[in-house]
This record gives sequence, C-alpha cells and structure tokens, in this order.
Amino acid sequence: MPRKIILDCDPGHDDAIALLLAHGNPEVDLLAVTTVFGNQTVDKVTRNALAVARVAGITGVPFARGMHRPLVRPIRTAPGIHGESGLDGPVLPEPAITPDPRHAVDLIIDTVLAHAPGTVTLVPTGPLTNIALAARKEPRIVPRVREVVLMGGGYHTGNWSAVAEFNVVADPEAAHIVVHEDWPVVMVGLDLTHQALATPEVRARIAEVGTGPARFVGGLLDFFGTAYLAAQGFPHPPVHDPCAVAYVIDPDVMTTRRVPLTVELTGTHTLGMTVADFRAEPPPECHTRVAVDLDHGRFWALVADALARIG
Ligand SMILES: [Ca+2]
Repeated sequence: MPRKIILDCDPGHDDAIALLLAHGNPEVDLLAVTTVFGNQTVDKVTRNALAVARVAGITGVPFARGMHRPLVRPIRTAPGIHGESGLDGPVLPEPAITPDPRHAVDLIIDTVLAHAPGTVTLVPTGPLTNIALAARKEPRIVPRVREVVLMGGGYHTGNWSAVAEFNVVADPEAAHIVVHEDWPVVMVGLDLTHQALATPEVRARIAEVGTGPARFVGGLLDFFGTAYLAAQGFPHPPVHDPCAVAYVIDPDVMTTRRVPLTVELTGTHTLGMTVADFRAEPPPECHTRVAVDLDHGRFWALVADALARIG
C-alpha cells in the first residue's frame, strides 16, 4: 500500500525536489500539497508550487495556499538562499492548475478526516504554522495522523543561528505545538540533511536521466549550489526537504533515534533551537525521533529513480 502523504511546503529549491520525489515514487500517494510562507512570501511559494506541478505533470492533486506569516513573530524569508522568486534559477512555466479554494489548514483537516485513522502522514518542509493551526483548529486530526515527518531543526547544529534551523526559527511557537502534540514526530533536521549533499557525482547521475524534470532539477541545483557556497561555504549544497519524503518511502534510508524533543522559545541566543535529550533511555511516552545518519547513495537513487519515472 502506498503511503498517503500531505506535503506542506514553501518552494524553495529543495521543496521542489521533495515534490518531484513524492510525485515520482510509486510508494507515495500524494493526497494534497499545501503552502506556507517561508523561503519566500506565501504568494510566491504558492505560485512556485503550481509551476513545479506543471513541470512534474501533476494533475488531480489539490494545492492550497496557507499561512502568510508566523503565529507570533514577524515574518522573515530566505532570499539569500532561494532568490527573490523563492525558486530562482530555471525558467518557471505558467501554472496549469488553479489552487483549491480552501485554506491550507482546512485542506489538511479535511484530508486527514476523509481517510482512515492512522493512514495519513504529514510531511512539512517549511515553517510549521499550517500544521500547528490544523492541530489546534481540529484536534481530532491528531490521533488520526499516522506520523509527522518534518524537515526542520537540528540537534547539534543550526543554519539561521548557531543553534537554530530556518523552518523552526521562522515560527518557533508553531514548531513547539507540533513537537508537543501527541502524534509520532520524526525530525529530519540539519544533522541528517547536511549529509544529503548534491555532489558532482549526484549531479552527473541526475543529468544522465535526461528528462525535462531532471534538467529542471539541474537548473535548481545550479542556483542552489552557488547560493549555498556564497551564504554558508558549502562546496556542494545540502538538499534538505526530499530527505523527509525519502524517509516515508524507505525508513531504512536513514537511522533515527527516539529521544525527547522540545523547542526553545525564550533563549536570548538560542530562540528556535530544537533541544534533543540523548542522555538516557527515553520515557515510554516519548513520541519523538530524530534522524541521525543518511545512506547517501540510497537517498539519491530514490531521487534519480523518481525523476526517471516522471519522464
Ligand atoms: Ca522548505
């Protein structure tokens, strides 16, 4: 049985690749795509998501626009990594589908309630505002969700600050809600995604696929690689978001550890830090896991395979 997922994203170069992986892998049943402010404004990332849908040939999947700002803090975006459009680099086609009229929060709720309990996995790859609001607006979704597999955070490293990752620090209160709701959470954070480097070998493998979507990903990685080198000194860019989708497809693509997890909301220098307690055996009620080690070859094989299948 393919895994039913809702991808909640802010495309975003790596979000775009996550969407292509979800669409192109036969083990994933993509139920809905929802957007949230993050890498750019929600207007821009929604447009980008619809453009990527056209590149991938996605039809029949509802796309809904979500929150335009965080719950409490002022909005911040990431043009230094993703450009002014949020998806700078390749030429984006005009979208062929129009967004669902529902708000993303309502589409998430409706979709979870429309499927059998324990069958829908939420895959957030942007700030967690939509997911937090969905849990608060309709608490009945919480026990029905199979798992929340989120890209965000990091237990030993940050990128927006020394200890905070962008998706979490962009709306730390929302992240706190999501981590503390009583559903299984897998945090695919920077400790893991900094292993998902698009090396020259990876780039060559994707180029060999030779299709339109593969060339599109090549264009994304050209821009993303240059931006990551300039902004953070990475010789090859870490491609964060598809790691969360890959975990849903094949949990053995990475190792995880069950540890208590929380989000720092008051630190002067540590706002948005995801704090994982590795000291001892976790208590029985612990429902959070963190991703530790990635099988780099297996991960990129999934991405290349999905691109080849999309054709
Ligand atoms: Ca993202």
